[in-house]
Amino acid sequence: MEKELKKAFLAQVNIPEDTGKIFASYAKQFEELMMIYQCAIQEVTTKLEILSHEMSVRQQRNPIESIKYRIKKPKSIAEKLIRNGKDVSLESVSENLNDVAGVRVICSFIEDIYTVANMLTQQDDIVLLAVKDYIKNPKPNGYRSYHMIIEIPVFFSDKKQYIKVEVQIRTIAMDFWASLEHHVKYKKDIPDPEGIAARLQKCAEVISATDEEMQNIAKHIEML
Ligand code: 0O2
Repeated sequence: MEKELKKAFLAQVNIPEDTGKIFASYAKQFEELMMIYQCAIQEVTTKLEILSHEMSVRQQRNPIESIKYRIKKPKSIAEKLIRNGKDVSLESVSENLNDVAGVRVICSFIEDIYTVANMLTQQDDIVLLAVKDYIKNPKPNGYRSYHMIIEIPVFFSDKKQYIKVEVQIRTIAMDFWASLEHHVKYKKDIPDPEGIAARLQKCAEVISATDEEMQNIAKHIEML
C-alpha cells in the first residue's frame, strides 16, 4: 500500500518519462525528505517523553497520558498541495506544508494541555511559529484541539537543519471525538451525512461540558 501511495505522489510530479534513473533519484530524494521529518518527530517525541518521565517522578500526577505520531502519507501530501493550489514537488512540500511531521499529545484535563504546550515551547531550541487554539475557538463542526507549528533543530552528520512539526494537544475525550469524525469524513457513501454531522456536533458539546466538569471535580478534590 505504502508503495502505491508513493507512486501516486511521484506520478503527479513533473519528471521526464523515459528515465528510470531520474525517477529512482527522485524517489531517493523523497525518501530522504521523509527521513528528515521522521528525525524531527523523534526529537519532539523524545522531548515529550523526557517531560513525561520527569513529571511522573517529581509530581503527583503526570499531565501526559500518551504520545502518538505520524508522517503524512504521500497521497495526503499530494492531495493537500493540490487542494491548496500549490505545486506538487519536493520543494513545495517543505515550503507549503506544516504538518508532514505530526505529533499528538493526549492529556487528561484541559488545563494539562496548556501546561504541556508551555513546557515544550519554553525550551530554548524550539521556535514557535504558529498556534491555533481550537479549544477556545472550536471549529463549527465541533472540533477541539490545541495546535502548534514548531521548528526544531535536527543535527545531521554534515549540518543542522530546522524542521517544522505540527504538535496537536487534546484531551482523551477530544481525541475520541476527532478519531470518529476523521473516520466519517473520509468514508464514502455515508447515509444521511448531514444528520451524522449534527449528531457529532452535539457529541462535541457534551464532551466539552464533560471535560470541564471533570476538571472542576479534579480541582475540588485537589488533584490539580
Ligand atoms: P490528517 O489526515 O490528519 O493529516 P495548515 O496546516 O495550518 O496550513 P490546516 O491543515 O487547515 O492548515 O491546519 P489545521 O486546521 O491546524 O488542521 C491540521 C490537522 O488538524 C488536520 O490535518 C487534522 O489532523 C486536524 N484537524 C483539523 N480540523 C479537523 C477536524 O475538523 N476534524 C478532525 N478529525 N481533525 C481535524 P489534515 O491534513 O486535515 O488531515
